Amino acid sequence: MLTDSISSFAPCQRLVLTFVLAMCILVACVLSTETTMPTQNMSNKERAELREEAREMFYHAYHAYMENAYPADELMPLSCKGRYRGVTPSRGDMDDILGNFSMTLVDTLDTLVLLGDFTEFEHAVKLVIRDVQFDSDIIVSVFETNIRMVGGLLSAHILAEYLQKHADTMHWYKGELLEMSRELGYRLLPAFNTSTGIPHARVNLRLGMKDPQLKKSRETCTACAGTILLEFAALSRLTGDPIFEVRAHAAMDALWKLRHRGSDLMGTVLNVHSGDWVRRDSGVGAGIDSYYEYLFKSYVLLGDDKYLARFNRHYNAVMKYVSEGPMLLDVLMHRPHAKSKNFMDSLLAFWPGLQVLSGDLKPAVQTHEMLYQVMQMHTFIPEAFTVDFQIHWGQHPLRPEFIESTYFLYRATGDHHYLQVGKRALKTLQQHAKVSCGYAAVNDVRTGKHEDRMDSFVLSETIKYLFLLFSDPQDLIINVDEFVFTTEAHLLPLSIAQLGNATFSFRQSDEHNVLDFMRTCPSSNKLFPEKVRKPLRNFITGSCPRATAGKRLSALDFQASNADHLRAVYDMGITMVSVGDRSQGKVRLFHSFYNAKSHEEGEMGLQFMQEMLELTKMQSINQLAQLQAVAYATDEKAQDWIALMAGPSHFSPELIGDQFVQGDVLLANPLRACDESLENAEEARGKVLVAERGDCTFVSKARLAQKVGAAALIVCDNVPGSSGETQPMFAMSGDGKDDVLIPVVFMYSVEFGKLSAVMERRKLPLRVRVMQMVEFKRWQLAKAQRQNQTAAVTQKPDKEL
Ligand code: DMJ
Repeated sequence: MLTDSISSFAPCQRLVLTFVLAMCILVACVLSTETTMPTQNMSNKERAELREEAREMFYHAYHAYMENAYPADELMPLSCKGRYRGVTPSRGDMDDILGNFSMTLVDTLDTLVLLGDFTEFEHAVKLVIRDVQFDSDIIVSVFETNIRMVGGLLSAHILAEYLQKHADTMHWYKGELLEMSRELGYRLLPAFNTSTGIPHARVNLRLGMKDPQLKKSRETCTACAGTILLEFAALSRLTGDPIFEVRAHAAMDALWKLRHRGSDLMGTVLNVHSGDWVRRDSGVGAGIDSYYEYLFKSYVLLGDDKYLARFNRHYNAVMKYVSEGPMLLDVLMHRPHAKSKNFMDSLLAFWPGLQVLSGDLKPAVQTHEMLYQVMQMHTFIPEAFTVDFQIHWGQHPLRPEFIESTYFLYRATGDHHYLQVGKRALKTLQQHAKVSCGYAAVNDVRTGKHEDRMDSFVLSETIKYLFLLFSDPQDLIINVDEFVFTTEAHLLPLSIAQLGNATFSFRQSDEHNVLDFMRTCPSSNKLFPEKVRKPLRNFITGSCPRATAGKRLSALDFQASNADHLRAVYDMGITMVSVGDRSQGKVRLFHSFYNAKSHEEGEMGLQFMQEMLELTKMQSINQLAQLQAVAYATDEKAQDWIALMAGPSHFSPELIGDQFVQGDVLLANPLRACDESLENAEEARGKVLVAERGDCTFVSKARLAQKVGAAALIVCDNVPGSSGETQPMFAMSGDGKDDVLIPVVFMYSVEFGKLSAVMERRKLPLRVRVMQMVEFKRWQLAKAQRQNQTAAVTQKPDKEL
């Protein structure tokens, strides 16, 4: 029977399938033998000794790096010196990880806190503040810089503030690391200026995408583009600067659209401009791994159900097509029944850990066990191994994934088997990777030959997870269950979900929030982070009374002019209060459980409020991303600039990235610019023309400005006192044609009033730049940074260091 069903496959598929089936049986046997053998319990004493051994391993590697390599990005453990980009002989693309920004130290900061070494943490933070800078003409990987550097800085910032509060130390710290991560974030942003919103794989730290070497940049991997959101959301919420989160959500949305609609699978490499897949292999390892991880963890950290829904769709597809017993074998996203590889890579060893978090324990146990077999066969898990566990690629750079999964499995099951597995992994590192100057990667697990390489993740992840595995959670300085571990094992607190943006005015009174949240079911106290978010949705679903069958009014459908809607909202316990000027139509909503007609409607009201909050946030965020700037220099040497906010138009070309248009400002004559031509048409050539709103459409003013050769057009409002500070910015609509080729922006009266006041004060014409507001900010930040550095050179080094 088996042979019959196999015969319908092509010969090579058949071979692989036979192999897979055979191996499933083999592995199943191995597993059952393993599980029937009683696991030897580990005594507390031995566990504590292993924890101390992990600590010693950390210091052995850390001191080797600090004493022989710092401020280099990495330690070269065989030559016992630092690896510098552009100085140490290049290893090709691999070196895109390095930005000459002391990566190993930044990546390691939060491990110092977990070890309880506050003195060294404080010292290291001071070093980073003093020495690390980002203004280098170096092309770096956006993904690696984000997970190692942005994540490392953010986590260290969070822990520094935590220590200030709870350990009465580091009182000098004033958020410098957060500012550094914001600056680095801005340097990564140009990579996101693509037509899809999916970021380029690499960016020049100083020149953005203007580096000629990046001209042909097209391809990126799914994991590279989809492993940004945790860090960028934390960055936005901690700095109050929404652009990072906006860009990361947009990248995730764009990726989601690229899934195969039949299989729900993703490929591994894609074109950032066209969104076409370049490699359609679909698995859970190299090229895609942390995309899945970030979908799930974005739900955990941010509480956005959308990400859980997406994760679940992909997860089901992976379990249906990629998973073969304990193995995970790539298939083609568009032909998911066809295996595309007969080997697995070591990066997929993170998958059981993710399965544990998402609540699917059984397959996690099986895959972990399979990986343990591979490890026992070859000492270390090789970079790639075949379905019969033979070596496909023998390298082993001391990766953390298997230990990470071991840690999560131990936390979930309490089974001492995982302590024994961890012990074996630790002892193997000690025996086969430890050298006098740190820990060296293994070039080939068959020969055990070393490589002159110690990646920063050895300290930030591999040893961190070992230390955590052998530590009792209550002995740790922080409650790790209140944090999400990023893909680089940096700690982001679950409380980040509750950090709103101060600019969002839509808020319930805190008193109502607390009461309502306690009374709802599912309780938002459980559903959203404060303590630990329960990863299993069903756990919550099953424990609550059923919701009414009647259709609930959603915030998206709500119309304030519809009487039925108003009544429904009222019944849900929501009151509307007009705020500010009635003509602006601003209302504030209050929800009280006690005002609701019934308990169920009270619950629906709470959901309505949450949806409304999301909608309001999204609107503000999108508006912010589109905001334009009209900037002018405040001094003759054009050192200092001020930007006035302006709105975009739907019909003119978008100024992307650091593009801008510059010219002297000229008022159109007549000012409304609705005639056939202008009286000052000659003078308008090359200028930034201003026309007042009214009498004719925005787009006809734009066409006239273009006809007379203006470089750009500013349309100023005709309503006295209007301002972007008090009313939402909008985008001017066109008429469907796309014949306007000059930038056109809109300014409210107050902002334009400021511009014309400067024009009047100046004797010479006022020169302005029209650009994206976010780019203006980035430009200013980079300038401030350069000035600080120049100032720092003349200062003495910090004596305390
Ligand atoms: C780390 O930088 C991260 O864990 C990443 O997600 C994958 N690669 C390395 C570790 O192997």
